[in-house]
Amino acid sequence: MEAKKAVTLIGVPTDVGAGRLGAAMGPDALRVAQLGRALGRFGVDVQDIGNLAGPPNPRGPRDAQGLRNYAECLAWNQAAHDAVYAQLQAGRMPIMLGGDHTLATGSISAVARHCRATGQRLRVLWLDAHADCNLPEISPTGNLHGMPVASLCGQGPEPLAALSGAIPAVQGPQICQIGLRSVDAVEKRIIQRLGLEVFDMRAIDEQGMRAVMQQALAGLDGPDGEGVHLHLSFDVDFLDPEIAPGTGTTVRGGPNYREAQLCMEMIADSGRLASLDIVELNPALDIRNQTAELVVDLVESLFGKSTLVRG
Ligand code: 5AB
Ligand code: MN
Ligand code: MN
Ligand code: MN
Repeated sequence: MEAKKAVTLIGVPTDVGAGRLGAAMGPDALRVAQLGRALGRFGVDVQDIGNLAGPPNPRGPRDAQGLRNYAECLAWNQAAHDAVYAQLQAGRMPIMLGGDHTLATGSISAVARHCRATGQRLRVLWLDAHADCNLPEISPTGNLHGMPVASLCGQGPEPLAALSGAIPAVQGPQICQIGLRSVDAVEKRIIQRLGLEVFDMRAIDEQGMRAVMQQALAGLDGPDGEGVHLHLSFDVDFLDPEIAPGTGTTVRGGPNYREAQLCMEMIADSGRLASLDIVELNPALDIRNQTAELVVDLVESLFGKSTLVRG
């Protein structure tokens, strides 16, 4: 019999990297929507270790480097890194419940550290309306949730870029971004410079979600995919705001319910998912927790809810 999949929910209740308050309530909204119980129904051993602690949100102005709440962001990322790494070392799959997307620097740095130690190859899928590869000097807002991809690729403030113990934590081509539709002008050049693989909404419109996901997951399900650690960083604003209003930086024209389901189902079918971030859920902007419930529904698909038994 296949060993029971063991997952650990790690709440990281902060919004220090975002422009609006409220993402700090994300972990509890996911608990209210019964994320843990939903996973338990798929034969997963679920442990919820509660919320990590960290500094409050000072709502500071941009500092001399051009960043808001930098020290607090660093502290939360270090905490996220340490908690995610401990779960990976214990052989459990970490699910980080954000919190704003800054935290992906911490979680993915831990995953990169783990892959270096175990000789696995890391592939990152980044579902988002935004590219998140801003730099302090060119960011229009100074909000660090717009910069984690840059940090992971070795750009921006060094203490964040160095969290995995090596700079860069990840090479640009290891990251595949899906669903982009709001990219700042300078970010477009950074995407090219870093060599990120990008399927924007136009690619989804033109080719369809199926063809996009086939390319994003190419080679993962066969023997070539052995030894690949697949990390999913799921920014809730990836989804169309009509179905997911509970997030701080909505952009219209995102994937609809069925496209999002298909995306998750195909990731499930790859069989390689080994760690997950759920970020940018903002219950203060949600309607009766519907966005949290939708996220739980999609995470069920990630764990194989909709996959028929074949053969
Ligand atoms: B999110 C913007 N590009 O840098 C910036 O939600 C938005 O984690 C960033 O994707 C959105 O502030 C960050 C204008
Ligand atoms: Mn994001
Ligand atoms: Mn986003
Ligand atoms: Mn956002």
